[in-house]
Amino acid sequence: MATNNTITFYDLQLASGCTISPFVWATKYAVKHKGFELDVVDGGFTGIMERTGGKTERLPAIVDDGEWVLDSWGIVEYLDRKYPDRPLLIPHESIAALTRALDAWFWGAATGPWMRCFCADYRDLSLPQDQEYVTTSREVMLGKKLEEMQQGRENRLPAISASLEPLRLALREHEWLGGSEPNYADYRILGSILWLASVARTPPLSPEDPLRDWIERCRDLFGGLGRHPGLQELYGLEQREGDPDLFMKPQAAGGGIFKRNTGPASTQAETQKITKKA
Ligand SMILES: N[C@@H](CCC(=O)N[C@@H](CS)C(=O)NCC(=O)O)C(=O)O
Repeated sequence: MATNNTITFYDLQLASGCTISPFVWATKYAVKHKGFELDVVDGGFTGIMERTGGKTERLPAIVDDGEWVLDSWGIVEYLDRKYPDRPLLIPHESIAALTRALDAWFWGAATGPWMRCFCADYRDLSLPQDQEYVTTSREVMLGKKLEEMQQGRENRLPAISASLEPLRLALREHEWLGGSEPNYADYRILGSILWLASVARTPPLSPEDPLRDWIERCRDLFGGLGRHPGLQELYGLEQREGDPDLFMKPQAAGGGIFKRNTGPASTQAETQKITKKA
């Protein structure tokens, strides 16, 4: 049992002190969800091995009463296994399956493309001693100079915003991805959004984005865990001529599951249109 209800948490930080990793953000929320306090070990990219006594090159990592646990997903599995009587992060195996699918979609649609829009900011905001390592390692990862990769982002941000519609549609019907209460699905996606807020020097989302309500409620959780003063402004993206809609208007139905068949009155207009009787 965690001594004094506290878990040692190895953070990965920018010069501002705010967390710079989707995995680490999600894990901070996961530990708080289980009702533990965080004893944060500060630090950036360089020196992770020294800080953790050679235990890991990657973060997050936690130490619970002397037991090291690595990897964001591994930490969630450990916390639910070790503390089953506290609120579960993954209350059913189906949530693990769905969260994996959601995470993979979000990574491809948003986290990766946003990284390509903010990679030079990511480097510039990192700790001075990390900047050379961040530049060389991320240029290898991305296959380009960071400045070149980031260039033209104003032309790419609108489409990234538009691609988040599946998340908006789900959160139109449910208060949280976890339903009536947040669970790890919420924290996993929020992790990427708070990572974005830590590096995005130009706003990536519209002030009217329907996701704003959920994002801000998540940020308020656990005494305002997502309100570090070093975070950037998320909202301020504007639609320019030729840009796609940044989000679907709330009255737009969405297809499939979102277009409920309640009898002919609900489908008549569509039937008339597709049979050209309108
Ligand atoms: N599968 C790992 C991935 C962790 C990971 O890649 N963390 C990155 C930060 S986003 C890291 O520690 N990077 C250190 C480095 O680049 O040297 C997890 O889920 O915890």
